[in-house]
Amino acid sequence: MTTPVFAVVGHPNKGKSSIVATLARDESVAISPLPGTTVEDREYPMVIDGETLYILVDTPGFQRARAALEWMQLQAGSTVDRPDSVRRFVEQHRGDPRFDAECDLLTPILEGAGILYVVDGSRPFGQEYEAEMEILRWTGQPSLALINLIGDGDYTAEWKNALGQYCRIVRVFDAMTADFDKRIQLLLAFAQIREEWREPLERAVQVLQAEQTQRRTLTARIIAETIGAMITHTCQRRLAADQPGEAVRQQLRATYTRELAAMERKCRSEVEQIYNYKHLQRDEGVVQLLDEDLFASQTWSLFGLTRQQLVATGSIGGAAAGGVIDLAVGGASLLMGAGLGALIGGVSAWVTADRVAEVRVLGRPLGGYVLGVGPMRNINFPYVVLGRALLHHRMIEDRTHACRDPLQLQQAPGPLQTIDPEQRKRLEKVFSKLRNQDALNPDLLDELAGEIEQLLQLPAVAAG
Ligand SMILES: Nc1nc2c(ncn2[C@@H]2O[C@H](COP(=O)(O)OP(=O)(O)OP(=O)(O)O)[C@@H](O)[C@H]2O)c(=O)[nH]1
Ligand SMILES: [Mg+2]
Repeated sequence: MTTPVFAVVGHPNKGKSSIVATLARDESVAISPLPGTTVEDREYPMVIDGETLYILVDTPGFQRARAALEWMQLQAGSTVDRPDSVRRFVEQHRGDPRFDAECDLLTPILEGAGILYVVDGSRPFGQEYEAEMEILRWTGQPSLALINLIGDGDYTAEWKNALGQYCRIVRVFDAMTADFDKRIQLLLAFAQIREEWREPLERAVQVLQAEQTQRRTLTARIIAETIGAMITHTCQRRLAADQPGEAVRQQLRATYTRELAAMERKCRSEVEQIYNYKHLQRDEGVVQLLDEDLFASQTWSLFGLTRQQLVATGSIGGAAAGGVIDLAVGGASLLMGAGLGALIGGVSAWVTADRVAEVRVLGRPLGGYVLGVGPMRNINFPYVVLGRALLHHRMIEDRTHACRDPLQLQQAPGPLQTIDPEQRKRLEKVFSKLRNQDALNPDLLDELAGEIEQLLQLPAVAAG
């Protein structure tokens, strides 16, 4: 099977490299608001499991299309001579600094690459593009035009008219926000431009879809293991009998929350690596929801379950019967005849981040005592972690490698606040077992990973 090769060409600064980065899923592609960022050709193969599915060639933007076309027009005697006159142009101008860009961008096309012609549909069509499109037509290679919308304007209709005269297929494609399905649709459009590429591109689509399933399975497993480790995590310190405990209590509390936050961050970077993001920037200076303190009350109200949902899981009663409620609300009185109303009133401590890191005396070995915090008893905690992990995964899965901003998120209801009640009950069963398990049970983690995988499949389960 021949590997399809596409040269991404167009005017400077129209998003060519952004399209390459998105379709080759490569964060190393140079992208910037300055025209002339790409100064020479570079190939970006899309490789999965050692198989090259297709190759994108990033190229510099046209600089002197009109002058180049005039030269070619003088050379070409008839229509059949056109591809030859393009070839001669490149041969004769290689090394001529005036036509460096034209020679570079035409070379892969003359070697057989398909053409992806990129324009910015937020700016009006102009005559200066006609010479570019004419040269591309003269190469005789099949072409597809991509209307990328960089700014706020929308001149798509007039661009479609102009481009339709030169290119077989015209598509609108936003390099920055194209999600998985849009990228797949575009590859299927590429498959139409040359018959011999249909089979390899259909295969590429299959490989990408299988990989997406596998990535979600891996992600679900990582999130399940993280939640298991976070719920069961403990910090302990042994002290002498006469050693005052207050300062150590504070330290333990701080260490415990810091270690849980570190586990969550590790989970995120592992998920990012699954999706080929090795250098994803997080702007630590700006407060962003996902980077915000795991124990901030805003985080909990956004990502955890609501009071009603928690009551509906039935876990409150179970937790109370297990004596857990004492730790969560500090109220033995609740159990001693205060009734269900008071019990539900006491749920606030389960819903919010308060009192999640209660330091307790765990035992009194000879000559001292042990202070400890964890394992996590708050029943909303695993939902908060899960809600944040689902949202993070959604952002990573939908992100393109053209997007260079730190992860951003609009305020949105937590992904679990609309969860199917049946699934929520199944999750609660696993969480409550995990809470009562000293060692992590692999079967429980399998079960949890299975539930999480289902949640990862849901379209836009997270922020809209
Ligand atoms: N909002 C938005 N901005 C985009 C999009 N595509 C590209 N940009 C921005 O447009 C600018 C130019 O993008 P590049 O991909 O570097 O453009 P290029 O055509 O490769 O530019 P040269 O290499 O200089 O010819 C960058 O600031 C991109 O972030 C898009 O779809 N939406
Ligand atoms: Mg570029």
